[in-house]
Amino acid sequence: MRAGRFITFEGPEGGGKTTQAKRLLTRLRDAGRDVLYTREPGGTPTGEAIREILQHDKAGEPLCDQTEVFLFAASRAQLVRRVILPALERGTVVVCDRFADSTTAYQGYGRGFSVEQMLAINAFAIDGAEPDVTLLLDLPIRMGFERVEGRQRQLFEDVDRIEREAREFHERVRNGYLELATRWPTRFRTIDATRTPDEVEQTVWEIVQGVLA
Ligand code: T5A
Repeated sequence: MRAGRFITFEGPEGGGKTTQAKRLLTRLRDAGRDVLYTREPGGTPTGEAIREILQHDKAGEPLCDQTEVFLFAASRAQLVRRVILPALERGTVVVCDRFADSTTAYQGYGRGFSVEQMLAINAFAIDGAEPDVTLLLDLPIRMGFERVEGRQRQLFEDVDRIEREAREFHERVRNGYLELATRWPTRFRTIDATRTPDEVEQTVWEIVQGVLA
């Protein structure tokens, strides 16, 4: 029985997913909601270990593209069963920073694997844990990377493996997301992420209030 609500943030690099997820959490807490923030890849000890392999080549060898698909799916399968479904059953509002649509967008549209195959792998990993709403923070690739580079300079972060992919890869990812939003127009809400953080936050909050009502 699913008493809570499941909200996911998606989009190309630098759209402000983490910024907006954290702001939404504050708004939900202030409104008296029981909330949980989690992220992909990661969110469980197993998932965080997988994240290290995926983002920073921690296994010490180049990852095959097929392996990458299954590592994202493995992290997700663990997160769904250990964290997301139990929280939803308790009536918690779960806010997840990326979820299954990332695999369809990045590995399907970006890498060029069959989109239908990615959807089938996602379905196996999530076992019916579909988001109630997916907030797609859309912006031009160049603008997203400028933001990410600004954050990396500020926080002394390294560029990760997928961020190093060519501009064309990230353009395919962005267009893939827009196609997914057309395919599932009820679940997806596309948000113009080129605006200020406050403006985006307001739009996110209006959508989420509608979902929770
Ligand atoms: N991936 C993931 C796959 O390939 N397949 C999968 O199945 C999954 C789950 C994850 C990587 O893995 C890939 C996708 C990714 O490449 P990650 O480290 O978790 O990587 O990072 P991302 O999710 O990609 O997050 P980003 O680095 O793209 O950033 P966000 O979260 O979109 O943006 P955020 O909030 O960190 O903001 C970036 C900077 O911009 C500023 C912020 O202050 C920050 O400095 N900012 C704004 N500036 C101006 N205007 C605004 N509106 C702003 N909003 C934020």
